[in-house]
Amino acid sequence: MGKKRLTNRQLKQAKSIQAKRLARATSQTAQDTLNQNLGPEQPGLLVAHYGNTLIVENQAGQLFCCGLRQNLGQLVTGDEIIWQQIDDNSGVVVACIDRRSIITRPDRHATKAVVSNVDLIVIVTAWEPLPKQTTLDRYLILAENAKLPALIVVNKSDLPFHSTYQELQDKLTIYQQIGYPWLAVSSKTKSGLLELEEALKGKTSILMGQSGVGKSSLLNALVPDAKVQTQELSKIHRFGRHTTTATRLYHLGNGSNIIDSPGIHEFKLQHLSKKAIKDGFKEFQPFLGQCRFRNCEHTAEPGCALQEALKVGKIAPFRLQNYHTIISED
Ligand SMILES: Nc1nc2c(ncn2[C@@H]2O[C@H](COP(=O)(O)OP(=O)(O)OP(=O)(O)O)[C@@H](O)[C@H]2O)c(=O)[nH]1
Ligand SMILES: [Mg+2]
Ligand SMILES: [Zn+2]
Repeated sequence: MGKKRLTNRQLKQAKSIQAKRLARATSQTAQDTLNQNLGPEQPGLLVAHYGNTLIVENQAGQLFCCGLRQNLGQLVTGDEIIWQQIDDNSGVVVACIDRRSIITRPDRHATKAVVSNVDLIVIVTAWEPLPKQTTLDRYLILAENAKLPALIVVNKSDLPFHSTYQELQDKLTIYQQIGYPWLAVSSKTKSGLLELEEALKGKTSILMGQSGVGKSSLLNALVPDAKVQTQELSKIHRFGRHTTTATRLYHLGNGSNIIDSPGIHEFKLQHLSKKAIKDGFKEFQPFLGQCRFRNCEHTAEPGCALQEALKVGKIAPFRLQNYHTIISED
């Protein structure tokens, strides 16, 4: 009896099994090679990540493109990690050390971690583009919820004074009274940069703020080697063009780290509860729980402690108004 011939279907199946075996064997070899060639575990700092590639800095300041072991969750710029070297340029991250602090923001329906181990949030704003009505309060809410101090930096102080700046100027006086210091600087003329450097000394700080306020320009002025890309405002709308797309950490000479981040368009706080938003208004705190009605919305109810505080000048009208706007919009 002649040998039974395989049908086309059987042939196809056999080929597919062989291909799978080969793939398994190859990946096993790759894994074995990987394991054999991995250097010892060592500490490192995640200075940026671009998609799935993590940029890790070793203790000598060299950079490596790294992959990530499974089940490590989402890693972010600022993470202190343990990694193993593969070759001169690459490695693999195997563990993440507990974070001292974490800043999150909403990402569609989820909460996204932006950066970790930061000591100070530098809210960068400018005389152009001027911040929208609630922008500064939104960043301050993020800072309060991350339990981090905030410094407001107003860039482009070289621009000649224009009457439209007055409103921001008045608000800055109030922020200062509430306990948020502010500094006027110019990345162009370098005015105010020494004071800024002093405020950043020994800390890891993140520059946050609208697109086009000059975060990357400030970074370049502070860390000339960084050579971060910057871009002019749009000619027509005078808005920023969302030039920076990744959050990246740089070193300043004086033992400080500084992180540049992308300007966020339409910056919402829907990942935070109403209570968290309330907690984000520092000067409201002594009055919360003091209203006549437990479910007081702090609008026109009789006996509202916040409204009373507003009448005697302990709360600025624009802050209570912004609180209501943020609660209703986000
Ligand atoms: N007049 C003046 N212009 C400045 C100053 N700093 C930055 N600019 C200009 O502002 C524009 C935007 O600067 P960027 O540094 O790209 O702004 P950014 O905040 O990093 O923007 P994104 O990366 O899009 O979030 C550029 O045209 C800068 O030259 C300054 O101190 N004075
Ligand atoms: Mg930028
Ligand atoms: Zn009330």
